[in-house]
Amino acid sequence: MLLQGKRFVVTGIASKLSIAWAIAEALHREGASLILTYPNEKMKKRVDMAAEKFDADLVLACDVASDDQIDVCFASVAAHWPDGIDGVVHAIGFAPAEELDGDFTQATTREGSAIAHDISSYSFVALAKAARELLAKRQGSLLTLTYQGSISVLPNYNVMGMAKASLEASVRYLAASLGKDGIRVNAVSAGPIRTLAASGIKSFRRMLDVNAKIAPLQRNVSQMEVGNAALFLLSPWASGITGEILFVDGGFNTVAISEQLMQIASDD
Ligand code: NAD
Ligand code: 0WE
Repeated sequence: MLLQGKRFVVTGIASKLSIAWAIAEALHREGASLILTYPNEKMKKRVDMAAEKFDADLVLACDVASDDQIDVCFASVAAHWPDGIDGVVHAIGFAPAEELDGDFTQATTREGSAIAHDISSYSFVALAKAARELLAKRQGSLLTLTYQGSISVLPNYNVMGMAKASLEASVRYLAASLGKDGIRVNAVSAGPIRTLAASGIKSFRRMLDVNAKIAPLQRNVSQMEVGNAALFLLSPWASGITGEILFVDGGFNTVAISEQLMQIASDD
Protein backbone atom coordinates (compact mmCIF):
# COMPACT_ATOMS: atom_id res chain seq x y z
CA MET A 1 0.00 0.00 0.00
CA LEU A 2 1.42 3.32 -1.19
CA LEU A 3 -0.09 5.62 1.43
CA GLN A 4 -0.21 3.66 4.68
CA GLY A 5 -0.24 6.10 7.62
CA LYS A 6 -0.89 9.15 5.39
CA ARG A 7 -3.73 11.56 6.12
CA PHE A 8 -5.88 13.46 3.62
CA VAL A 9 -8.79 15.90 3.64
CA VAL A 10 -11.09 15.33 0.65
CA THR A 11 -13.71 17.89 -0.45
CA GLY A 12 -16.22 17.63 -3.29
CA ILE A 13 -18.00 14.30 -2.78
CA ALA A 14 -21.62 14.71 -3.96
CA SER A 15 -22.40 11.20 -5.22
CA LYS A 16 -20.81 7.88 -6.16
CA LEU A 17 -20.14 9.43 -9.59
CA SER A 18 -18.08 12.30 -8.12
CA ILE A 19 -14.42 12.50 -9.11
CA ALA A 20 -13.77 13.12 -5.39
CA TRP A 21 -15.47 9.79 -4.57
CA ALA A 22 -12.99 7.99 -6.86
CA ILE A 23 -10.05 9.90 -5.37
CA ALA A 24 -11.16 8.98 -1.83
CA GLU A 25 -11.56 5.37 -2.98
CA ALA A 26 -8.03 5.31 -4.41
CA LEU A 27 -6.53 6.93 -1.28
CA HIS A 28 -8.38 4.46 0.96
CA ARG A 29 -7.31 1.50 -1.19
CA GLU A 30 -3.69 2.52 -0.63
CA GLY A 31 -4.09 2.65 3.13
CA ALA A 32 -4.59 6.39 3.77
CA SER A 33 -6.78 7.86 6.54
CA LEU A 34 -9.42 10.36 5.42
CA ILE A 35 -11.45 13.33 6.59
CA LEU A 36 -14.32 14.16 4.22
CA THR A 37 -16.18 17.48 3.93
CA TYR A 38 -19.68 18.49 2.79
CA PRO A 39 -21.06 21.93 1.85
CA ASN A 40 -24.61 21.73 3.31
CA GLU A 41 -27.07 19.45 5.12
CA LYS A 42 -28.49 18.19 1.82
CA MET A 43 -25.12 16.75 0.83
CA LYS A 44 -24.21 15.39 4.29
CA LYS A 45 -26.00 12.04 3.77
CA ARG A 46 -24.03 11.36 0.59
CA VAL A 47 -20.75 12.17 2.27
CA ASP A 48 -21.70 10.01 5.29
CA MET A 49 -22.14 7.10 2.85
CA ALA A 50 -18.66 7.68 1.48
CA ALA A 51 -17.28 8.00 5.02
CA GLU A 52 -18.65 4.60 5.93
CA LYS A 53 -17.36 3.00 2.74
CA PHE A 54 -13.85 4.47 3.04
CA ASP A 55 -13.65 4.23 6.82
CA ALA A 56 -13.17 8.01 7.18
CA ASP A 57 -12.12 9.34 10.59
CA LEU A 58 -14.40 12.42 10.42
CA VAL A 59 -17.03 14.17 8.32
CA LEU A 60 -16.91 17.96 8.57
CA ALA A 61 -18.99 20.87 7.25
CA CYS A 62 -17.10 23.09 4.82
CA ASP A 63 -18.98 25.43 2.48
CA VAL A 64 -16.07 27.08 0.71
CA ALA A 65 -18.11 30.26 0.21
CA SER A 66 -17.54 30.92 3.94
CA ASP A 67 -14.14 31.73 5.50
CA ASP A 68 -15.67 30.98 8.92
CA GLN A 69 -16.67 27.46 7.88
CA ILE A 70 -13.24 26.85 6.36
CA ASP A 71 -11.56 28.03 9.59
CA VAL A 72 -13.82 25.92 11.84
CA CYS A 73 -13.32 22.92 9.56
CA PHE A 74 -9.51 23.11 9.65
CA ALA A 75 -9.54 23.77 13.40
CA SER A 76 -11.29 20.38 13.71
CA VAL A 77 -8.76 18.81 11.34
CA ALA A 78 -5.93 20.22 13.49
CA ALA A 79 -7.56 18.91 16.68
CA HIS A 80 -7.84 15.43 15.15
CA TRP A 81 -4.39 15.37 13.51
CA PRO A 82 -2.26 17.85 15.53
CA ASP A 83 0.97 16.69 13.90
CA GLY A 84 -0.21 17.58 10.42
CA ILE A 85 -1.75 16.28 7.20
CA ASP A 86 -0.33 14.89 3.94
CA GLY A 87 -2.77 16.44 1.52
CA VAL A 88 -5.94 18.33 0.67
CA VAL A 89 -8.10 17.52 -2.35
CA HIS A 90 -10.13 20.39 -3.85
CA ALA A 91 -12.77 18.88 -6.18
CA ILE A 92 -15.19 21.80 -6.24
CA GLY A 93 -16.63 23.77 -9.12
CA PHE A 94 -19.77 25.84 -9.44
CA ALA A 95 -21.36 28.49 -11.62
CA PRO A 96 -25.08 29.41 -11.72
CA ALA A 97 -26.74 27.06 -14.23
CA GLU A 98 -27.89 29.92 -16.54
CA GLU A 99 -24.25 30.87 -17.14
CA LEU A 100 -23.54 27.48 -18.74
CA ASP A 101 -26.15 27.69 -21.45
CA GLY A 102 -25.81 29.56 -24.74
CA ASP A 103 -23.77 32.38 -26.22
CA PHE A 104 -20.87 33.32 -23.91
CA THR A 105 -21.17 37.09 -24.25
CA GLN A 106 -24.92 37.02 -23.58
CA ALA A 107 -24.93 34.37 -20.86
CA THR A 108 -22.12 35.79 -18.73
CA THR A 109 -23.06 38.24 -15.97
CA ARG A 110 -21.08 40.16 -13.32
CA GLU A 111 -22.84 38.26 -10.53
CA GLY A 112 -22.45 34.83 -12.17
CA SER A 113 -18.81 35.52 -12.92
CA ALA A 114 -18.14 36.53 -9.30
CA ILE A 115 -19.78 33.35 -7.98
CA ALA A 116 -17.98 31.08 -10.47
CA HIS A 117 -14.58 32.56 -9.61
CA ASP A 118 -15.24 32.60 -5.86
CA ILE A 119 -16.40 28.97 -5.58
CA SER A 120 -14.33 27.40 -8.36
CA SER A 121 -11.04 29.28 -8.08
CA TYR A 122 -10.54 31.48 -4.99
CA SER A 123 -11.73 28.65 -2.75
CA PHE A 124 -8.56 26.70 -3.60
CA VAL A 125 -6.45 29.57 -2.26
CA ALA A 126 -8.72 29.78 0.79
CA LEU A 127 -8.16 26.06 1.52
CA ALA A 128 -4.41 26.53 1.02
CA LYS A 129 -4.35 29.33 3.61
CA ALA A 130 -6.30 27.25 6.12
CA ALA A 131 -4.26 24.06 5.57
CA ARG A 132 -0.77 25.62 5.27
CA GLU A 133 0.49 24.98 8.80
CA LEU A 134 -0.80 21.41 8.89
CA LEU A 135 0.60 20.62 5.43
CA ALA A 136 4.01 22.13 6.28
CA LYS A 137 4.39 19.72 9.21
CA ARG A 138 4.42 16.69 6.88
CA GLN A 139 5.58 18.04 3.49
CA GLY A 140 2.03 17.65 2.26
CA SER A 141 0.45 18.71 -1.00
CA LEU A 142 -2.65 20.33 -2.46
CA LEU A 143 -4.52 18.96 -5.47
CA THR A 144 -7.31 20.48 -7.55
CA LEU A 145 -9.32 19.42 -10.62
CA THR A 146 -9.46 21.43 -13.82
CA TYR A 147 -10.70 21.10 -17.40
CA GLN A 148 -9.52 21.84 -20.96
CA GLY A 149 -12.15 24.60 -21.21
CA SER A 150 -9.60 26.83 -19.41
CA ILE A 151 -7.36 26.78 -22.49
CA SER A 152 -9.60 26.30 -25.51
CA VAL A 153 -13.22 27.05 -26.25
CA LEU A 154 -16.15 24.66 -26.34
CA PRO A 155 -19.91 25.32 -26.31
CA ASN A 156 -21.55 26.30 -23.01
CA TYR A 157 -18.55 25.98 -20.68
CA ASN A 158 -18.51 29.77 -20.76
CA VAL A 159 -17.64 31.48 -17.46
CA MET A 160 -16.29 28.20 -16.06
CA GLY A 161 -13.54 28.48 -18.68
CA MET A 162 -12.52 31.81 -17.13
CA ALA A 163 -12.71 30.36 -13.61
CA LYS A 164 -10.60 27.31 -14.55
CA ALA A 165 -7.96 29.52 -16.19
CA SER A 166 -7.82 31.45 -12.92
CA LEU A 167 -7.68 28.21 -10.91
CA GLU A 168 -4.74 26.96 -13.00
CA ALA A 169 -2.87 30.24 -12.46
CA SER A 170 -3.51 29.81 -8.72
CA VAL A 171 -1.83 26.37 -8.89
CA ARG A 172 1.37 28.06 -10.16
CA TYR A 173 1.24 30.99 -7.71
CA LEU A 174 0.46 28.72 -4.76
CA ALA A 175 3.27 26.35 -5.80
CA ALA A 176 5.73 29.28 -5.83
CA SER A 177 4.45 30.61 -2.52
CA LEU A 178 4.24 27.33 -0.60
CA GLY A 179 7.38 25.69 -1.99
CA LYS A 180 9.41 27.33 0.79
CA ASP A 181 7.31 25.37 3.30
CA GLY A 182 7.89 22.12 1.39
CA ILE A 183 4.28 22.05 0.20
CA ARG A 184 3.53 20.96 -3.40
CA VAL A 185 0.53 22.19 -5.41
CA ASN A 186 -0.81 20.44 -8.53
CA ALA A 187 -3.89 19.89 -10.66
CA VAL A 188 -5.35 17.08 -12.71
CA SER A 189 -7.03 18.24 -15.93
CA ALA A 190 -9.65 15.54 -16.46
CA GLY A 191 -11.50 14.71 -19.66
CA PRO A 192 -15.31 15.00 -19.55
CA ILE A 193 -17.00 12.54 -17.19
CA ARG A 194 -20.69 12.09 -16.42
CA THR A 195 -21.08 13.39 -12.83
CA LEU A 196 -23.69 15.54 -11.05
CA ALA A 197 -21.83 18.64 -12.24
CA ALA A 198 -22.21 17.38 -15.82
CA SER A 199 -25.89 16.46 -15.54
CA GLY A 200 -28.12 19.29 -16.66
CA ILE A 201 -25.49 20.40 -19.17
CA LYS A 202 -27.17 20.53 -22.59
CA SER A 203 -25.92 17.87 -25.03
CA PHE A 204 -23.29 16.51 -22.61
CA ARG A 205 -23.86 13.08 -24.15
CA ARG A 206 -22.82 14.39 -27.59
CA MET A 207 -19.88 16.17 -25.97
CA LEU A 208 -18.67 12.80 -24.65
CA ASP A 209 -19.06 11.20 -28.10
CA VAL A 210 -17.14 13.95 -29.91
CA ASN A 211 -14.47 13.86 -27.22
CA ALA A 212 -13.94 10.13 -27.76
CA LYS A 213 -13.61 10.72 -31.53
CA ILE A 214 -10.79 13.26 -31.02
CA ALA A 215 -8.84 11.66 -28.15
CA PRO A 216 -5.90 9.43 -29.19
CA LEU A 217 -7.21 6.65 -26.92
CA GLN A 218 -10.57 6.94 -28.80
CA ARG A 219 -12.56 6.72 -25.60
CA ASN A 220 -13.44 8.79 -22.57
CA VAL A 221 -11.71 8.48 -19.21
CA SER A 222 -13.20 7.10 -15.99
CA GLN A 223 -13.34 8.54 -12.50
CA MET A 224 -10.98 5.74 -11.42
CA GLU A 225 -8.34 6.81 -13.95
CA VAL A 226 -8.50 10.35 -12.55
CA GLY A 227 -8.40 8.93 -9.01
CA ASN A 228 -5.23 6.99 -9.74
CA ALA A 229 -3.46 10.03 -11.23
CA ALA A 230 -4.57 12.12 -8.25
CA LEU A 231 -3.21 9.45 -5.94
CA PHE A 232 0.18 9.67 -7.66
CA LEU A 233 0.38 13.48 -7.40
CA LEU A 234 -0.58 13.27 -3.70
CA SER A 235 2.02 10.56 -3.01
CA PRO A 236 5.74 10.75 -2.17
CA TRP A 237 6.40 9.37 -5.68
CA ALA A 238 5.54 12.88 -6.96
CA SER A 239 7.88 14.61 -4.47
CA GLY A 240 9.63 16.52 -7.28
CA ILE A 241 6.43 17.73 -8.97
CA THR A 242 4.77 21.07 -8.18
CA GLY A 243 2.92 23.74 -10.14
CA GLU A 244 1.96 21.04 -12.63
CA ILE A 245 -1.26 20.45 -14.56
CA LEU A 246 -1.42 16.72 -15.38
CA PHE A 247 -3.83 15.81 -18.21
CA VAL A 248 -5.91 12.67 -17.68
CA ASP A 249 -7.94 12.98 -20.86
CA GLY A 250 -6.91 10.13 -23.16
CA GLY A 251 -4.61 12.60 -24.93
CA PHE A 252 -7.44 14.90 -26.08
CA ASN A 253 -5.46 18.08 -25.34
CA THR A 254 -2.67 17.12 -27.77
CA VAL A 255 -4.86 16.86 -30.88
CA ALA A 256 -6.14 19.60 -33.21
CA ILE A 257 -7.86 17.44 -35.85
CA SER A 258 -8.17 13.67 -35.46
CA GLU A 259 -8.34 11.11 -38.30
CA GLN A 260 -11.85 10.22 -37.15
CA LEU A 261 -12.97 13.83 -37.59
CA MET A 262 -11.33 13.93 -41.07
CA GLN A 263 -13.40 10.89 -41.99
CA ILE A 264 -16.62 12.43 -40.68
CA ALA A 265 -15.92 15.67 -42.60
CA SER A 266 -15.24 13.83 -45.90
CA ASP A 267 -18.65 12.13 -45.57
CA ASP A 268 -20.38 15.45 -46.29
P1 NAD B 1 -19.60 16.74 -8.64
O1 NAD B 1 -20.89 17.44 -8.85
O2 NAD B 1 -19.66 15.35 -8.18
O3 NAD B 1 -18.67 17.59 -7.66
C1 NAD B 1 -18.72 18.99 -7.54
C2 NAD B 1 -18.63 19.27 -6.06
O4 NAD B 1 -18.56 20.67 -5.78
C3 NAD B 1 -19.85 18.74 -5.30
O5 NAD B 1 -19.44 17.78 -4.36
C4 NAD B 1 -20.41 19.97 -4.60
O6 NAD B 1 -20.93 19.68 -3.33
C5 NAD B 1 -19.15 20.81 -4.50
N1 NAD B 1 -19.44 22.19 -4.20
C6 NAD B 1 -20.16 23.09 -4.93
N2 NAD B 1 -20.25 24.26 -4.27
C7 NAD B 1 -19.58 24.10 -3.09
C8 NAD B 1 -19.34 24.96 -1.98
N3 NAD B 1 -19.80 26.21 -1.93
N4 NAD B 1 -18.59 24.46 -0.96
C9 NAD B 1 -18.12 23.19 -0.98
N5 NAD B 1 -18.33 22.35 -2.01
C10 NAD B 1 -19.06 22.81 -3.05
O7 NAD B 1 -18.84 16.84 -10.04
P2 NAD B 1 -17.34 16.47 -10.46
O8 NAD B 1 -17.39 16.39 -11.94
O9 NAD B 1 -16.83 15.34 -9.68
O10 NAD B 1 -16.54 17.81 -10.11
C11 NAD B 1 -15.39 17.84 -9.29
C12 NAD B 1 -14.33 18.76 -9.91
O11 NAD B 1 -13.86 18.16 -11.11
C13 NAD B 1 -14.85 20.14 -10.28
O12 NAD B 1 -13.85 21.10 -10.01
C14 NAD B 1 -15.02 20.03 -11.78
O13 NAD B 1 -14.92 21.28 -12.40
C15 NAD B 1 -13.85 19.14 -12.11
N6 NAD B 1 -13.88 18.49 -13.43
C16 NAD B 1 -14.98 17.78 -13.81
C17 NAD B 1 -15.01 17.17 -15.06
C18 NAD B 1 -16.23 16.42 -15.55
O14 NAD B 1 -16.39 16.27 -16.76
N7 NAD B 1 -17.06 15.90 -14.67
C19 NAD B 1 -13.91 17.30 -15.91
C20 NAD B 1 -12.80 18.03 -15.49
C21 NAD B 1 -12.80 18.62 -14.24
O1 0WE C 1 -16.32 21.83 -14.52
C1 0WE C 1 -17.24 21.13 -14.90
C2 0WE C 1 -18.62 21.30 -14.32
C3 0WE C 1 -18.89 22.73 -14.05
C4 0WE C 1 -20.24 23.09 -13.50
C5 0WE C 1 -21.42 22.41 -13.77
C6 0WE C 1 -22.61 22.87 -13.26
C7 0WE C 1 -23.94 22.22 -13.56
C8 0WE C 1 -24.98 22.52 -12.49
C9 0WE C 1 -20.29 24.22 -12.73
N1 0WE C 1 -21.45 24.70 -12.23
C10 0WE C 1 -22.60 24.04 -12.48
N2 0WE C 1 -23.75 24.58 -11.98
C11 0WE C 1 -24.93 23.93 -12.01
O2 0WE C 1 -25.98 24.49 -11.59
N3 0WE C 1 -16.98 20.22 -15.88
C12 0WE C 1 -15.66 20.13 -16.45
C13 0WE C 1 -18.03 19.35 -16.46
C14 0WE C 1 -18.55 20.04 -17.66
O3 0WE C 1 -19.45 21.03 -17.56
C15 0WE C 1 -19.70 21.51 -18.84
C16 0WE C 1 -18.93 20.81 -19.76
C17 0WE C 1 -18.18 19.86 -19.01
C18 0WE C 1 -17.19 18.90 -19.56
C19 0WE C 1 -20.52 22.54 -19.25
C20 0WE C 1 -20.61 22.84 -20.60
C21 0WE C 1 -19.84 22.15 -21.52
C22 0WE C 1 -19.00 21.12 -21.12
